[in-house]
Amino acid sequence: MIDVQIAIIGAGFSGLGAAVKLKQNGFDDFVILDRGSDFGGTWRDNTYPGAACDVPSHLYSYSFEHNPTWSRSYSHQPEIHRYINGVADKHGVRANTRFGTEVENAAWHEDERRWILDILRDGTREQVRAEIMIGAVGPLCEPNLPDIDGFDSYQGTIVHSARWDDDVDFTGKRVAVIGTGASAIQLVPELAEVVGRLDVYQRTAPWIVPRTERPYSATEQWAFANVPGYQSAVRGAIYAMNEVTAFGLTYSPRSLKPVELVCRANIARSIKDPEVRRKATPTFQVGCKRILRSNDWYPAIARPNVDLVTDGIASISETGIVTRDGTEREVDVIVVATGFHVTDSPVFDKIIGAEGRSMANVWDEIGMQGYKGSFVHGFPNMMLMIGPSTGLGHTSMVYMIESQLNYLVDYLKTVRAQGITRTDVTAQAQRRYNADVQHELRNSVWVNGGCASWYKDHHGNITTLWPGFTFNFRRITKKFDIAAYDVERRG
Ligand code: N01
Repeated sequence: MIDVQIAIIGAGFSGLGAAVKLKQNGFDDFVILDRGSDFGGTWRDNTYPGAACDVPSHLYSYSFEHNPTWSRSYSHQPEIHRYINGVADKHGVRANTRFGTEVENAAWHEDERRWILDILRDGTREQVRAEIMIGAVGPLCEPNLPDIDGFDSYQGTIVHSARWDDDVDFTGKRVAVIGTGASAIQLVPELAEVVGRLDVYQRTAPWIVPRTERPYSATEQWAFANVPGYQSAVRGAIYAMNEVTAFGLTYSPRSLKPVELVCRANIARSIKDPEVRRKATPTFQVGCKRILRSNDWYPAIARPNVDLVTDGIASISETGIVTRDGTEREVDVIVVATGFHVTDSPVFDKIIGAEGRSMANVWDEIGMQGYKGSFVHGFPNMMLMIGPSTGLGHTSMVYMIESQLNYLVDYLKTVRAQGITRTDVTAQAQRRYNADVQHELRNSVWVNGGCASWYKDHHGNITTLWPGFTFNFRRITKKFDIAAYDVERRG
């Protein structure tokens, strides 16, 4: 049995950020558990060719660890992965971390006022007992495999974009990619260069703006490192621009028109064939799903060795993919770029709260609800990082993570100062909070834009996204508001 004050599950951006803040504030008795072999979370796992971030580098990093040496205005996966591991080393949290450790389940034990986690490492089962648990697994960690007839019968190679297999050689092969989301539009142009033939199966065409990525010059990097305040000013400018433009767009259909025109011009400029152009043009309101950024997606699908297939997949055979018109296209490899289990993550089945119910069970009933994205009624002493209603489509998740870290630190300081043994957000506070969030969202393009997206839970509510300016989330997470919680104290 490993006894600790705090157990953090996940060593990605949010788990690492939590660990650094715990250390900085004198909470040294913690362990990080992660099934991978390194820090990085989604930036460790998503190694598909072309993987990159669509938030500018200087904003997509911790405010307490600026990185003057970003090589490009938008960073690619290897550089972000290196950055995260550099932060972990600098802050000395590797010693607190157990990699290769799968948390099989975590249950709140009322009699002990503890979370008990069953973990599996190198074939050995063990338990971790913690006063407080921080769930930092991230919303984009459990790959979603498409529910298509015959999927299991396919005899060729299947690769998910989030579990890339470097040993698969695509050279000259016949390849299918299922999906045209953020992952697919990055990997398709790379694959198109090396494969023999590429069939891209599109269910919904995405809206795509040009990507303004460029390398930073040595002079710029020097300035980031040496000119006082320069990097902060660049961060601030990107942040402000993202907030004002994207938030305005989200709530004002009229202001979305110019974005749509930019996207349409992008299509017209890149694709000459009218039929491919028609297929590539979305039919829902821009902004309803994440707006993607690419300069090479349209040129890629216009290539002679690439076929954009929009007939709809009927089934998968032993040798290929069959569309609804009966055509079978044989392929050697199927790449599934079909996203993640977000609102239905299997992780939720593994967390058992005070009434013996799993989080999946509770959320099945009420939808994916929490309080300030951080606590869930019935799950005492547990904080979720990037919990319900914290996701963004327009700016850096690291900003939201750091807001939650403020809340976490103030929560822990309150617990320490007041001798608190049990904290549970009240059902009433959670209900009110979620009613307010849904009210804020009612006029958003995510609700009214005529698309199906992973932003919605199975009740049809947008429970993944923060509805307002992100500085408002920073404001409401500044202080731990103990009045919203049922609290027990020692003695
Ligand atoms: O996943 P997605 P993703 N049959 O869910 C299709 C972040 N991210 O991995 O649109 C056929 O967006 C599905 O079709 P449809 C970012 O937050 C960021 O691409 O549902 N098709 C869709 O086209 C992003 O939002 C970056 O009709 C099926 C695709 O698969 C999130 O990760 C890069 C299907 C899934 O798209 C997820 O992105 C990468 C089926 N049965 C990821 N099931 C950057 O920062 C699903 N699809 C750049």
